[in-house]
Amino acid sequence: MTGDLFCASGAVGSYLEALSEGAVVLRGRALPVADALLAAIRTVADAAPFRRMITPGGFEMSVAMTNCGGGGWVTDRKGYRYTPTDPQTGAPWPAMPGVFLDLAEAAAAEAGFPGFVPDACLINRYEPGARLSLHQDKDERDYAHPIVSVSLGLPATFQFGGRKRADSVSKVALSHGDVVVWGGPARLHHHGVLTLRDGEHPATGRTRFNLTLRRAM
Ligand code: MD3
Ligand code: FE
Repeated sequence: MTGDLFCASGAVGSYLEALSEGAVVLRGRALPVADALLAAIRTVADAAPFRRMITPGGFEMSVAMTNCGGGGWVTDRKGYRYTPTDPQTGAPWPAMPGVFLDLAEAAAAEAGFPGFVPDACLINRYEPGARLSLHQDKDERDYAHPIVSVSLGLPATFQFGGRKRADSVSKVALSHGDVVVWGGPARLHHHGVLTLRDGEHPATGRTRFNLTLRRAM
């Protein structure tokens, strides 16, 4: 997207794009640390394996998930929430890797949200056919904090709507290394990911990973 940038700071680099007020794409921002992020995902998943969780309505999600940090997002028949421990192992979620923390803080600051310190990271794993239907992220304690999202591996089409479910939706392609910061008026906007198309990525094979770094607890 070209044209007006809504970044509060005004001075923004050419790799920043505003999707709407408060939603900023940093193209390729994670590329310098992509291999370190993927290694850290493997370490987290060794202790807290990816699993397909069950929605309150009883459906198995097509996206496999795990978490790291002081809190992890879970869903089961009882509902959506953050837990300090992995319900599958009973152990605390693995610690947030330093490379996650550093990238999230730097990206948030570049997007106009200085001092962001995430305490939870949901790691989503998409295989071809997986999708995430339109939703809001509403399970965090304080919506004043932004969410930082990092895409790795196969590209995906991201859907981005408005505050109301019926608001019009736009689409944006997110590729390996792209970072998006969602804050301010965009924080409660609806969003989702279209069905992942088959492909092969040199860094991840037939897989897309997405990190969402949050201040949740
Ligand atoms: C817009 N994940 O885990 S990240 C999620 O690619 C989630 O796996 C998607 O939505 C994925 O909840 C999209 C982009 C994202 C994350 C949080 C947002 C967009 C957002 C919060 C508010 C508005
Ligand atoms: Fe979300």
